[in-house]
Amino acid sequence: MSGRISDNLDTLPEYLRTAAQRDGIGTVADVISSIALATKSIASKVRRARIGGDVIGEVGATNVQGEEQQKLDVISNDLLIHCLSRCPHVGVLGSEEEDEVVVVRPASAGGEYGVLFDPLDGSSNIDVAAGVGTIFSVLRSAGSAESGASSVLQPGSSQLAAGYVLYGSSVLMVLTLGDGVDMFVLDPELGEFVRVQSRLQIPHDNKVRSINGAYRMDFAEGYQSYLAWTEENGYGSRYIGSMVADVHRTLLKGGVFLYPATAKAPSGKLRLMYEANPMSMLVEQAGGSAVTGTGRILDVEPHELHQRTPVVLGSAGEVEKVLAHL
Ligand code: P6P
Repeated sequence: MSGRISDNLDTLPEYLRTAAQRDGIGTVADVISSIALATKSIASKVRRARIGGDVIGEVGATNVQGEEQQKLDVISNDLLIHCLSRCPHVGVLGSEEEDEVVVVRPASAGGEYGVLFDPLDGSSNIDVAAGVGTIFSVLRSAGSAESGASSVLQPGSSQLAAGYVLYGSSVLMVLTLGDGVDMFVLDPELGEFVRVQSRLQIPHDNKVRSINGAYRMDFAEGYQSYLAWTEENGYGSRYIGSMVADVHRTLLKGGVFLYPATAKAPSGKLRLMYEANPMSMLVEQAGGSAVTGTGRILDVEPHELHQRTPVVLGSAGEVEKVLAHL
Protein backbone atom coordinates (compact mmCIF):
# COMPACT_ATOMS: atom_id res chain seq x y z
CA MET A 1 0.00 0.00 0.00
CA SER A 2 1.60 3.28 -1.09
CA GLY A 3 2.68 5.66 1.63
CA ARG A 4 2.99 2.81 4.16
CA ILE A 5 6.16 2.98 6.24
CA SER A 6 7.59 -0.49 5.63
CA ASP A 7 10.00 -2.14 8.06
CA ASN A 8 13.15 -1.36 6.08
CA LEU A 9 12.40 2.32 5.56
CA ASP A 10 14.94 4.66 7.15
CA THR A 11 13.51 8.17 7.37
CA LEU A 12 15.59 11.22 8.20
CA PRO A 13 13.94 11.67 11.64
CA GLU A 14 14.78 8.05 12.56
CA TYR A 15 18.33 8.48 11.21
CA LEU A 16 18.81 11.69 13.23
CA ARG A 17 17.33 10.12 16.39
CA THR A 18 19.95 7.38 16.15
CA ALA A 19 22.75 9.84 15.31
CA ALA A 20 21.80 12.09 18.24
CA GLN A 21 22.92 9.34 20.59
CA ARG A 22 26.41 9.48 19.04
CA ASP A 23 29.06 11.51 20.81
CA GLY A 24 29.37 15.03 19.52
CA ILE A 25 26.15 14.96 17.50
CA GLY A 26 23.43 15.36 20.14
CA THR A 27 21.43 18.48 19.38
CA VAL A 28 23.06 18.98 15.97
CA ALA A 29 20.39 16.50 14.89
CA ASP A 30 17.70 19.03 15.86
CA VAL A 31 19.37 21.66 13.68
CA ILE A 32 19.33 19.30 10.69
CA SER A 33 15.64 18.60 11.35
CA SER A 34 14.91 22.33 11.17
CA ILE A 35 16.84 22.61 7.90
CA ALA A 36 14.94 19.62 6.49
CA LEU A 37 11.60 21.22 7.37
CA ALA A 38 12.54 24.46 5.59
CA THR A 39 13.79 22.63 2.51
CA LYS A 40 10.57 20.62 2.20
CA SER A 41 8.70 23.90 2.00
CA ILE A 42 11.23 25.34 -0.46
CA ALA A 43 10.85 22.21 -2.59
CA SER A 44 7.10 22.71 -2.83
CA LYS A 45 7.61 26.31 -3.99
CA VAL A 46 10.32 25.40 -6.51
CA ARG A 47 8.00 22.71 -7.90
CA ARG A 48 5.28 25.33 -8.43
CA ALA A 49 7.64 28.10 -9.59
CA ARG A 50 5.69 28.93 -12.75
CA ILE A 51 2.23 28.46 -11.28
CA GLY A 52 0.64 31.59 -9.90
CA GLY A 53 3.62 33.73 -10.87
CA ASP A 54 4.21 34.80 -7.29
CA VAL A 55 7.58 33.10 -6.89
CA ILE A 56 9.24 33.34 -10.30
CA GLY A 57 11.47 36.15 -11.51
CA GLU A 58 13.49 38.89 -9.87
CA VAL A 59 12.65 40.88 -6.79
CA GLY A 60 14.10 44.05 -8.22
CA ALA A 61 16.82 44.17 -5.58
CA THR A 62 20.39 42.93 -5.33
CA ASN A 63 22.01 41.04 -2.47
CA VAL A 64 25.30 41.76 -0.73
CA GLN A 65 27.00 39.93 -3.59
CA GLY A 66 25.60 42.49 -6.03
CA GLU A 67 23.48 39.75 -7.64
CA GLU A 68 19.87 40.19 -8.74
CA GLN A 69 17.73 38.51 -6.07
CA GLN A 70 15.16 36.06 -7.39
CA LYS A 71 11.83 35.98 -5.56
CA LEU A 72 12.57 32.40 -4.57
CA ASP A 73 15.95 33.45 -3.11
CA VAL A 74 14.13 35.69 -0.64
CA ILE A 75 11.35 33.19 0.06
CA SER A 76 13.89 30.39 0.66
CA ASN A 77 16.02 32.61 2.86
CA ASP A 78 13.00 33.61 4.96
CA LEU A 79 11.91 29.98 5.34
CA LEU A 80 15.35 28.88 6.56
CA ILE A 81 15.63 31.78 8.99
CA HIS A 82 12.12 31.07 10.30
CA CYS A 83 12.65 27.33 10.83
CA LEU A 84 16.18 27.66 12.23
CA SER A 85 15.21 30.49 14.60
CA ARG A 86 12.66 28.12 16.15
CA CYS A 87 15.37 25.54 16.87
CA PRO A 88 16.37 26.20 20.52
CA HIS A 89 20.03 25.32 19.89
CA VAL A 90 20.70 27.88 17.13
CA GLY A 91 22.61 31.01 18.10
CA VAL A 92 23.73 32.64 14.85
CA LEU A 93 22.70 32.43 11.18
CA GLY A 94 24.76 33.47 8.17
CA SER A 95 23.16 33.58 4.73
CA GLU A 96 24.24 34.53 1.24
CA GLU A 97 21.14 36.74 1.20
CA GLU A 98 21.92 38.58 4.47
CA ASP A 99 24.60 41.28 4.64
CA GLU A 100 25.35 40.49 8.29
CA VAL A 101 24.88 37.46 10.53
CA VAL A 102 21.48 37.10 12.18
CA VAL A 103 21.84 36.71 15.96
CA VAL A 104 19.00 34.40 17.07
CA ARG A 105 19.86 33.81 20.73
CA PRO A 106 22.99 34.02 22.92
CA ALA A 107 24.93 30.94 23.98
CA SER A 108 23.65 31.64 27.51
CA ALA A 109 20.12 31.00 26.20
CA GLY A 110 21.09 27.79 24.42
CA GLY A 111 22.34 29.23 21.12
CA GLU A 112 25.27 26.86 20.78
CA TYR A 113 25.41 26.51 16.97
CA GLY A 114 25.98 28.73 13.99
CA VAL A 115 24.32 27.73 10.72
CA LEU A 116 25.54 29.14 7.41
CA PHE A 117 23.65 28.63 4.17
CA ASP A 118 23.11 29.55 0.59
CA PRO A 119 19.31 29.33 0.57
CA LEU A 120 18.87 28.75 -3.13
CA ASP A 121 22.12 28.24 -4.99
CA GLY A 122 21.89 28.53 -8.76
CA SER A 123 18.57 30.36 -8.50
CA SER A 124 19.09 32.08 -11.85
CA ASN A 125 18.43 28.61 -13.32
CA ILE A 126 14.90 28.45 -11.91
CA ASP A 127 13.33 30.06 -14.97
CA VAL A 128 14.65 27.19 -17.12
CA ALA A 129 13.87 24.45 -14.55
CA ALA A 130 17.53 23.48 -14.13
CA GLY A 131 18.63 21.99 -10.79
CA VAL A 132 18.92 24.45 -7.89
CA GLY A 133 19.74 23.75 -4.27
CA THR A 134 20.19 24.73 -0.64
CA ILE A 135 23.71 24.38 0.80
CA PHE A 136 24.24 24.35 4.58
CA SER A 137 27.04 24.24 7.14
CA VAL A 138 26.75 23.75 10.92
CA LEU A 139 29.45 25.01 13.32
CA ARG A 140 29.72 25.36 17.08
CA SER A 141 29.26 29.06 17.74
CA ALA A 142 32.53 30.32 19.24
CA GLY A 143 32.07 32.86 22.04
CA SER A 144 28.87 34.82 22.48
CA ALA A 145 26.44 35.13 19.59
CA GLU A 146 26.62 38.90 20.12
CA SER A 147 30.14 38.75 18.72
CA GLY A 148 28.33 38.28 15.40
CA ALA A 149 30.23 36.94 12.42
CA SER A 150 33.38 36.25 14.45
CA SER A 151 31.45 33.52 16.28
CA VAL A 152 31.26 31.53 13.01
CA LEU A 153 34.39 32.62 11.15
CA GLN A 154 36.13 29.27 11.61
CA PRO A 155 37.97 27.08 9.11
CA GLY A 156 35.85 24.47 7.35
CA SER A 157 37.61 21.73 9.28
CA SER A 158 35.61 22.93 12.32
CA GLN A 159 32.25 22.07 10.73
CA LEU A 160 30.08 19.66 12.74
CA ALA A 161 27.78 18.90 9.81
CA ALA A 162 27.31 19.92 6.18
CA GLY A 163 25.03 19.09 3.30
CA TYR A 164 22.83 20.20 0.48
CA VAL A 165 19.30 19.68 -0.78
CA LEU A 166 19.05 19.43 -4.58
CA TYR A 167 15.69 20.42 -6.10
CA GLY A 168 16.09 18.49 -9.32
CA SER A 169 14.21 15.68 -11.07
CA SER A 170 13.83 14.44 -7.51
CA VAL A 171 14.42 16.31 -4.26
CA LEU A 172 17.32 14.84 -2.37
CA MET A 173 19.50 15.63 0.63
CA VAL A 174 23.17 14.69 0.85
CA LEU A 175 24.40 14.96 4.43
CA THR A 176 27.46 14.37 6.57
CA LEU A 177 27.56 14.54 10.37
CA GLY A 178 31.30 13.99 10.29
CA ASP A 179 31.23 10.21 9.89
CA GLY A 180 30.57 9.48 6.23
CA VAL A 181 28.04 10.76 3.69
CA ASP A 182 24.42 9.61 3.40
CA MET A 183 21.84 10.41 0.75
CA PHE A 184 18.09 10.83 1.25
CA VAL A 185 15.29 11.31 -1.26
CA LEU A 186 12.13 13.24 -0.39
CA ASP A 187 9.28 10.76 -0.82
CA PRO A 188 6.34 12.92 -1.98
CA GLU A 189 3.85 10.32 -0.72
CA LEU A 190 5.32 10.33 2.78
CA GLY A 191 6.43 13.96 2.84
CA GLU A 192 9.65 12.72 4.44
CA PHE A 193 13.29 12.28 3.44
CA VAL A 194 14.09 8.55 3.12
CA ARG A 195 17.68 7.24 3.19
CA VAL A 196 18.59 5.65 -0.16
CA GLN A 197 22.39 5.42 0.14
CA SER A 198 24.81 5.11 3.06
CA ARG A 199 28.54 5.91 3.30
CA LEU A 200 28.63 7.28 -0.24
CA GLN A 201 32.13 7.09 -1.81
CA ILE A 202 33.22 9.26 -4.75
CA PRO A 203 35.03 7.26 -7.51
CA HIS A 204 38.81 7.84 -7.33
CA ASP A 205 38.97 8.72 -11.03
CA ASN A 206 36.67 9.65 -13.86
CA LYS A 207 37.66 11.56 -16.98
CA VAL A 208 35.08 14.33 -16.64
CA ARG A 209 35.88 17.98 -15.93
CA SER A 210 33.18 20.46 -14.92
CA ILE A 211 34.16 24.10 -15.55
CA ASN A 212 32.78 27.16 -17.34
CA GLY A 213 34.91 27.17 -20.47
CA ALA A 214 33.73 30.70 -21.38
CA TYR A 215 36.37 32.07 -18.97
CA ARG A 216 39.17 29.86 -20.31
CA MET A 217 41.40 32.72 -21.44
CA ASP A 218 40.89 34.35 -18.03
CA PHE A 219 42.19 31.40 -16.04
CA ALA A 220 45.81 31.28 -14.85
CA GLU A 221 48.19 29.48 -17.22
CA GLY A 222 48.20 26.28 -15.15
CA TYR A 223 44.45 25.82 -15.59
CA GLN A 224 44.71 26.50 -19.32
CA SER A 225 47.45 23.88 -19.52
CA TYR A 226 45.25 21.40 -17.60
CA LEU A 227 42.27 22.02 -19.91
CA ALA A 228 44.45 21.47 -23.00
CA TRP A 229 45.78 18.25 -21.43
CA THR A 230 42.22 16.97 -20.79
CA GLU A 231 41.34 17.57 -24.45
CA GLU A 232 44.36 15.51 -25.50
CA ASN A 233 43.43 12.72 -23.09
CA GLY A 234 39.83 11.95 -23.89
CA TYR A 235 38.05 13.83 -21.07
CA GLY A 236 34.34 14.54 -21.17
CA SER A 237 32.87 17.89 -20.11
CA ARG A 238 29.75 18.51 -18.03
CA TYR A 239 28.66 21.90 -16.68
CA ILE A 240 25.19 22.90 -15.47
CA GLY A 241 26.12 26.24 -13.91
CA SER A 242 24.51 25.33 -10.59
CA MET A 243 27.09 24.30 -8.00
CA VAL A 244 24.76 21.90 -6.18
CA ALA A 245 23.88 20.07 -9.41
CA ASP A 246 27.48 19.99 -10.68
CA VAL A 247 28.89 18.83 -7.34
CA HIS A 248 26.15 16.21 -6.93
CA ARG A 249 26.98 14.67 -10.30
CA THR A 250 30.70 14.78 -9.46
CA LEU A 251 30.08 13.13 -6.08
CA LEU A 252 28.08 10.28 -7.60
CA LYS A 253 29.95 9.75 -10.90
CA GLY A 254 33.43 11.08 -10.13
CA GLY A 255 35.39 13.72 -12.04
CA VAL A 256 36.47 17.21 -11.01
CA PHE A 257 34.55 20.47 -10.57
CA LEU A 258 36.55 23.67 -10.94
CA TYR A 259 35.84 27.35 -10.46
CA PRO A 260 39.26 29.07 -10.58
CA ALA A 261 39.96 32.76 -10.08
CA THR A 262 39.19 34.94 -13.10
CA ALA A 263 39.75 38.62 -13.90
CA LYS A 264 36.10 39.25 -12.94
CA ALA A 265 36.45 37.18 -9.76
CA PRO A 266 40.12 37.43 -8.66
CA SER A 267 39.42 35.39 -5.49
CA GLY A 268 37.11 33.00 -7.32
CA LYS A 269 33.31 33.36 -7.50
CA LEU A 270 32.19 30.73 -4.99
CA ARG A 271 31.79 31.64 -1.32
CA LEU A 272 33.99 29.94 1.22
CA MET A 273 31.75 29.76 4.29
CA TYR A 274 28.46 28.49 2.83
CA GLU A 275 29.38 26.96 -0.53
CA ALA A 276 32.99 25.74 -0.70
CA ASN A 277 33.36 24.61 2.94
CA PRO A 278 30.20 22.46 3.17
CA MET A 279 30.81 20.95 -0.27
CA SER A 280 34.44 20.27 0.65
CA MET A 281 33.46 18.50 3.87
CA LEU A 282 31.08 16.27 1.91
CA VAL A 283 33.65 15.50 -0.79
CA GLU A 284 36.41 14.69 1.70
CA GLN A 285 34.05 12.56 3.80
CA ALA A 286 33.25 10.66 0.57
CA GLY A 287 36.98 10.03 -0.05
CA GLY A 288 37.62 12.88 -2.48
CA SER A 289 39.72 16.06 -2.39
CA ALA A 290 38.88 19.77 -2.23
CA VAL A 291 41.55 22.45 -2.75
CA THR A 292 41.88 26.14 -3.57
CA GLY A 293 44.70 25.40 -5.98
CA THR A 294 47.31 26.24 -3.36
CA GLY A 295 45.96 24.40 -0.31
CA ARG A 296 43.10 22.46 1.28
CA ILE A 297 39.83 24.42 1.30
CA LEU A 298 38.94 23.20 4.80
CA ASP A 299 42.19 24.72 6.15
CA VAL A 300 41.45 28.27 4.92
CA GLU A 301 41.25 30.70 7.85
CA PRO A 302 38.24 32.94 7.05
CA HIS A 303 38.30 36.68 7.64
CA GLU A 304 34.90 37.67 6.23
CA LEU A 305 31.48 36.00 6.08
CA HIS A 306 31.03 36.43 2.32
CA GLN A 307 34.59 35.89 1.21
CA ARG A 308 35.17 33.93 -1.97
CA THR A 309 37.65 31.22 -2.87
CA PRO A 310 38.85 29.34 -5.93
CA VAL A 311 37.50 25.76 -5.92
CA VAL A 312 38.87 22.50 -7.32
CA LEU A 313 37.05 19.49 -5.87
CA GLY A 314 36.07 15.94 -6.72
CA SER A 315 37.78 12.60 -7.28
CA ALA A 316 41.14 12.47 -5.49
CA GLY A 317 42.86 11.16 -8.62
CA GLU A 318 41.40 13.93 -10.76
CA VAL A 319 42.25 16.74 -8.34
CA GLU A 320 45.84 15.46 -8.34
CA LYS A 321 45.93 15.78 -12.14
CA VAL A 322 44.77 19.40 -11.93
CA LEU A 323 47.38 20.24 -9.29
CA ALA A 324 50.10 18.67 -11.45
CA HIS A 325 49.53 21.50 -13.95
CA LEU A 326 49.34 24.43 -11.49
P1 P6P B 1 29.03 30.94 -13.83
C1 P6P B 1 25.27 30.10 -9.35
O1 P6P B 1 25.08 31.47 -9.64
C2 P6P B 1 26.68 29.95 -8.80
O2 P6P B 1 26.85 30.69 -7.64
C3 P6P B 1 26.99 28.47 -8.55
O3 P6P B 1 25.87 27.74 -8.25
C4 P6P B 1 27.59 28.03 -9.87
O4 P6P B 1 28.54 26.97 -9.71
C5 P6P B 1 28.27 29.29 -10.39
O5 P6P B 1 27.62 30.41 -9.78
C6 P6P B 1 28.14 29.40 -11.88
O6 P6P B 1 28.83 30.59 -12.26
O7 P6P B 1 29.97 32.10 -13.82
O8 P6P B 1 29.62 29.70 -14.49
O9 P6P B 1 27.64 31.24 -14.34
